[in-house]
Amino acid sequence: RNARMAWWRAARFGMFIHWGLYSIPAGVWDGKEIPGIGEWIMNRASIPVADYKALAPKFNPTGFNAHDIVALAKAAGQKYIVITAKHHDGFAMFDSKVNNFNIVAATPFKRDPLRELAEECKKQGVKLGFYYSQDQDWTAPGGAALKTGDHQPPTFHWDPAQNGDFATYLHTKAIPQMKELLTNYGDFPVVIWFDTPTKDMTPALAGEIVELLNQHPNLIWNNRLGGGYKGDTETPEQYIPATGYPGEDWESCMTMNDTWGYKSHDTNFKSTETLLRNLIDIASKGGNYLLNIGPDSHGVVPAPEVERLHEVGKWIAVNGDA
Ligand code: JFZ
Repeated sequence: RNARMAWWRAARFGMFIHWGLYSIPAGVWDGKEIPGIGEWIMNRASIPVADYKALAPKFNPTGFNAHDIVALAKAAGQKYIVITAKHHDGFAMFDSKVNNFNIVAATPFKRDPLRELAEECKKQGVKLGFYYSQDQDWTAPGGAALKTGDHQPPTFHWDPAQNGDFATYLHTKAIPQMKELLTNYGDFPVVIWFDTPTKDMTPALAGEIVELLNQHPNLIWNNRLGGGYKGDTETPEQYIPATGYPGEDWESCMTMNDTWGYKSHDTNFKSTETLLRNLIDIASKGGNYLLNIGPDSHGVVPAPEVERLHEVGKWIAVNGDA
């Protein structure tokens, strides 16, 4: 475990990327601003599955440039990147043969940004990990929509198309897609970042995933798989624990504004000084800082985020130990 965690412990600073179809509505649906984090818009606005899936043919993010994003992470002093391979909306941001609701099969863009990032990360010496929403999948039947029929946050379903069996979803979509992610990208991923387990993720079902993960002995995965598994890393979200987690590996994930996925109206950006203070605070307590960017529907990283990352990197170049 110590050998496996060595690079991660030394890294201290990483880039989180939340990017998907939700960058098209960007927080607005039917002309109304939808409150909450941008990548939750399908849930918050109760968007029917068919209407949400209709975003895919409109997704053509030709401004996406893997080289520039990896170079941005490097300039910021970030040693690894974790990108949403699939968020709760179920849309795969990679070439998936398992399910055609993905960026290669269902969009005019037809490119696999995860492959492009993997190639650039290898070239530029940055590590790459994948976020995968293993439990919630709002467009797949059985994707962790609780079975009460009541749509209440965070996971109750709102469209009959979501009805189905969770184990079937796991066996026909989530586990096969995780296999694709674990085998199709060369040296990567070195991290799998799970999220929001519900009680549907029983110890037995989670155990099937762990069996797959164990075939990749250098893989690091977080504490959000579910089924009672602790994983490798604690994941305090949007805060810094006062005393860290003595004896444990931990990573505070944070946004620069108030959303993970891009929202056109969210300009509430933290100052560079605040971001630096967070980094220093976290590092001093033995943790990692996973700082999010949310590219827009063209694949472009918002300018205020680019600017802050460059400023943070400048400070690290002068004062940091890397
Ligand atoms: C989850 C996601 O639902 C969200 O969209 C985003 O990806 C974020 C990084 O993770 O949201 C959470 C998960 C856990 C907590 C809070 C929000 N938590 O433990 O407090």
